Parts: sequence; structure tokens; C-alpha cells
Amino acid sequence: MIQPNSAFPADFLWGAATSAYQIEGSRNADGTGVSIWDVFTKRPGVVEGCGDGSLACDSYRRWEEDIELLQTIGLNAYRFSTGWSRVMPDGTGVANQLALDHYDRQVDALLAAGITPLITLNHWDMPQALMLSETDGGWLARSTAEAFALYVDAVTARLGDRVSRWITQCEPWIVQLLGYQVGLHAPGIKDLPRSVIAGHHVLLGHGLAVEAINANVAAAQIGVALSLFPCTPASDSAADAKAAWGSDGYVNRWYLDPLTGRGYPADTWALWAEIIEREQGGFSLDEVILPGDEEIIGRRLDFIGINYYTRRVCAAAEVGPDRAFPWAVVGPSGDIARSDEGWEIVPDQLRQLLLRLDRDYDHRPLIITENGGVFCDTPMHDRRVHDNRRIAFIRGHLRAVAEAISQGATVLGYMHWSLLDNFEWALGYRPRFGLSYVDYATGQRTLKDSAYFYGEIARTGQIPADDPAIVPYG
Ligand code: IFM
Repeated sequence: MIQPNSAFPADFLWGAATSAYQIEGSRNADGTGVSIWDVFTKRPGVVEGCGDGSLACDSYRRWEEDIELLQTIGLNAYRFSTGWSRVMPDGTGVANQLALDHYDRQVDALLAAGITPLITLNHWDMPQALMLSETDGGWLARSTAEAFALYVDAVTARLGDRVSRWITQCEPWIVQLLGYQVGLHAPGIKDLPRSVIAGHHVLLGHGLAVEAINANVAAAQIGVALSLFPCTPASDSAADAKAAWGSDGYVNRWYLDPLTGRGYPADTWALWAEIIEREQGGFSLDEVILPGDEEIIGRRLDFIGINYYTRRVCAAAEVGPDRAFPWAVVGPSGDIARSDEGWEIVPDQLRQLLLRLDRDYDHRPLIITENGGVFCDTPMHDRRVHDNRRIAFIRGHLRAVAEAISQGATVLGYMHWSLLDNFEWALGYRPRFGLSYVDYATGQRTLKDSAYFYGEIARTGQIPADDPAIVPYG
């Protein structure tokens, strides 16, 4: 029971998040199509440890166990994704009813367990059929935004009578950056100027998907999960402040502004125009961002989904052969708190981010669609996982959320990334983000200490005081 003096509202969504390709495995089951990640992971050297999603956490078969985990922890929400390549094996055309049956069962079971589903429609497993070649197609093609809307129509027509919260796209900036700019993620394209085209089509896909959701879901709440990185200047200098603002445009405002109906920000537009010209991209933004596109993108956003992990500390820098943007992400130096992936842990930046979004984007409701850290603790002699650093991480970040709520932000929920250790894309299975440890050889799940800690907060709405010796649950 949420206690009356809690900062969190009684209907707060306390959840955990996953995505289809990262946990499901069973890539050939039920008529599933080939996804861009099935193809990309076969390229030698692109995934640390040579992993892929063929087995992952075996959740396509063990999904009922995953729901039991949510229940044991005591969560009332689950953000998961429907597999795009499962539902639309050929990219366009007929939807695969067997895949939809699978997600239908999952939704019914979640609802029966009192857990609210939040469904992500694109968590990166695009059907390979939408690629035209190794270097073209996918989100570079405008037609992919239309194909995405067809898929969204199929999913929401089937599940929209029971699911009201929909997240169309996951992390448009990361898709643009890692998938099309530097080629570290599928489809592995390295094309700086054209990456902005891919990003635009991801946003256009959101706008077109909204139309389908509106038609299929009576009381829908539609959002996008944005990877938001607060950009802070490395020093007090005006040059570093300008660099941080430029980086903010590139990473954050380029997505937030059009999605909230105000069109692309002029400063970042000018920056991209300069890059396209310098890199001899051979096109102009006006040829890609067509009249009417910004209206489509800004059509509807009921909540802003926030994927918050860390910040970017930015210093002014000269553009040159190895530097396309006029800043360097220098990171903080020194002995500061970091996850096992080296990411700085700065919970107060989450508080500030929530307040900024509330202020700058019309007090729109906010949902933290992802927040978590890599802490690679494994079972000890007592077979339990004493991930005390994740406990401290959760405590710090939930405190930041509670403070932001008390200071006026409307935050509807918090989804911890992730319910399970899972396939972390190009980093393979090394990073462990889960509330539950997964033994990949057997598929066995073990809830970590952090899961029980988080569950207690979810049940009571109270965040325990710091305790350096946390061994609370037997
Ligand atoms: O695992 C990813 C997820 O798929 C998207 N957001 C960031 C997570 C951690 O890197």
C-alpha cells in the first residue's frame, strides 16, 4: 500500500522494461521473419563475445516466468515490445497472426496479474525485408515510415481493446547515431550526412503510427521513449556553454521539439545543413523534410518517455577530419561514481531533466521509460545476487524522481531497465542491467537483492534511507 505521505501518486506505474530482440530468442518460431539484427549479428566482430538474439533469455517460451518475476517483485507495470519482424515477417503485407496470438496471450496474462502493459512498437528489430541493400533502405527510405504504420495498425487493431499505453519508437537518436551514422548497431550503416534522413523517418513513422493508434485505441496514451542526455558545460566559459547547448540540440531538442509540435530547432537545423554540405551529402534538408512532415510528427504526444542513463559533459572543440560537431564530450574526470560500463552516475541530473521537460514542454506528463545501470554482480555462495550498487542507484534515482514530483513535474511512472539481464546489442551478454540475474546456459532467473529493494518501494512509495549494509531479504 502506498503510504499517504509518499511523493508518488497512488496510481504511479512501477515497472520494469525489456525489448523483444533482447530477451525473446526463438527467432524461427511461429513464422517470425528475419530482422536486421539477425543479419547484422552474423557480421564478424560486430558483437562482443559473438552473441546474438537466437536464444537470449528464452522469453518467447518463458514469458510466463517473467510475469511471475514482476509479481514477485511487486510491480504494477511492464514495458515490453512486440517484435516488428515477428508480426510483419515480410515488412509489408499480411500480419502474422501467430505472433499476434503470442502477444495477445501475454497481454491477457499481464492484465490478469494486475500488471499494466506499456507496449513499445519499434525496439529496433526491423524486418530485414525493409532493407534495400547493405547501405540503403531501412529508415533511410521514406516508405519505411509507411510500412511501420501498417505494422502498428496490425498490432493496435489486435491489442488496442486492452492496451492503452503505446510507445511508438525507442530512442530515435540512438537509432540514427548507432544504426546509420557510426554503424555500431544494425543495419550497420556509416553515413554521417544521411543519418539525419534516417532519424527524420523514425519521427515520421511515429506521426503516421499515431493515425493508426487513434483509429484502433479508444483512450490511447501515446509516447516516444527518447534517450535524453543532459548536456552540461565542462567549464564556466561561454564557449563551453555554447558547445553544451549545441550538443543538447543534436541529442535532445532535435527530437523533443518536433514531437511536441514546434518543428525542428533552427540552430540544429543549421548545424545539420552545414554538415551535409561539408560532407558533400548531395541533398538538402528541404528535400527530405517535406512540407507537412513536421505537422505529422507533432500530431500527438500524450507523454514524453524518458530513457535516462547519464549526462554528457561538453567542451568547445574545433571541427576537423575526425570531429564533425563543434564540441567534445569530455566526461567528468576523477574519482566519481560510475557503473561497470564506466557511465557516470548522476541522479540529480534526472531531477533537473524532469523539471526542465515539465517547464519547456507545456507541463506534458512524463514517464521514465528506462533508467538503470550495468552492475555485473553474479550469484554468491548463498546463491543470491547482492547487487548493492544497483540498490544505491535505484535509491538515488527514485529520490530524484520524488523530488521532481514534489517540485511540480507530472511523472506518471518509472520503468527500470531491465527486468532481466539480456542481450545488450553490440556489447553482447557482458553488461548486466537486470533486476533478475539470468544464467544464460540454463535460462534460470534469480531475482537480485535490488529487485526486492525496488519492490518494497513500489509497494509503499517510501524510499529507505541510505544503508551501507543492505542484506534485507531472506
Ligand atoms: O539495452 C538498451 C535498450 O535497448 C535501449 N536503451 C538503452 C539500454 C541500455 O543500453
